[in-house]
Amino acid sequence: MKIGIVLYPTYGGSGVVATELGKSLAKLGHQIHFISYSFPVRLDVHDKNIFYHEVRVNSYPLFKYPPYESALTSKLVDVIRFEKLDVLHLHYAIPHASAAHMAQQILQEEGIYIPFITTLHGTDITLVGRDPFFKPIITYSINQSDAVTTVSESLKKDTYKYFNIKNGIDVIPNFICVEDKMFSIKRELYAKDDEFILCHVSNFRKVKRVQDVIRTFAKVRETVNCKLILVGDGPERDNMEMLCRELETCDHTLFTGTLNNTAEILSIADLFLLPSETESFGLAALEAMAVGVPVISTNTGGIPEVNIAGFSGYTSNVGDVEDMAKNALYLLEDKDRLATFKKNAVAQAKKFNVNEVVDKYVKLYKKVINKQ
Ligand code: GMT
Repeated sequence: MKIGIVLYPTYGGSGVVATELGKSLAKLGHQIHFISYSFPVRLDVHDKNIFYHEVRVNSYPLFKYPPYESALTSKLVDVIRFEKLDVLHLHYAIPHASAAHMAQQILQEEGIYIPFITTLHGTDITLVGRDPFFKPIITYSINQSDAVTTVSESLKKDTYKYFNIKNGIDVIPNFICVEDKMFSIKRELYAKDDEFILCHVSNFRKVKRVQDVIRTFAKVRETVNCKLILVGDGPERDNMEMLCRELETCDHTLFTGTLNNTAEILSIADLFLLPSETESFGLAALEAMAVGVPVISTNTGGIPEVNIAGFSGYTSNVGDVEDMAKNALYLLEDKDRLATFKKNAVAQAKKFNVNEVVDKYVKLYKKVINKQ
């Protein structure tokens, strides 16, 4: 098949999932056309089946707000026409779904049929999408999609709760490739032998409650020796640094900045902290589990579908730093228990096997293509 994948090219989860999906599909022999405003950060392979089309928005004195959605629509029309795509797959509804619908309408006039699938990832429904300002267009474009998927059962429920959706929704979870990889990273550069490593990876936005990461860490440190590694960057970074100073944890905290590949640094961690306010899935937690790191998280949204409390880690109510610290210590203070949870984390991650998930998408592509 010739598949167009529309995505955000950045480090956010939806971009990572879309890129990894495209890479896997290309390996299976499908021709993949990534369409975005810049080169996807995780697109680190050379493959004869992978193509990239950049959406450019020309500046013009009249444009206070460059019309990205129109530029994307025109690019979609051009790529679909010239490359003869069979199907479009959009990751994150805003503004990809409405642009795809418009492109579909334009091409219909020329007798070209192009079905599109919208994959909802999280804040396109639970935060930004719910905004009354966006709601009408999101509702309309979801209803116009030839198929809609969500990355968790929880996000599916939220979609029906917040929007007037007439279609069925398929849940196709995010995925990971669990391999027995040897990493060359030196743990001793980050912590002493008798220190545990706690880690958090995100884009440091408010919804991630990154201050709770620091507070939980400070509490855990009252009892055991440990270091905190914070991977990523974002709007809360300055506040996080201030809190580290206030709680006097700076000497034990490392901000790495944004990393292209997080698996290596995660592989030296003992626990992963994810105290998010809302999280449709929690890909970062899955990536940690895949390299054997148990997860201390909140129980919000789709997280409990990924992190199984009492098996791959523990879950607490949003904001309950005391409970998260207590759960972290419960694992860190018992060597055997921690080792069991590390093994369980890998076993749980294996349930989100890349091949099975990719197969579900392939079936869905075929279904919408044959619907014509
Ligand atoms: O909403 C975001 O944080 C960004 C979004 C994205 O597009 O990168 O993340 C969402 O999608 C990820 C991939 O499906 C999920 O793992 C995240 O849980 C989800 N984030 C939220 O729901 C907050």
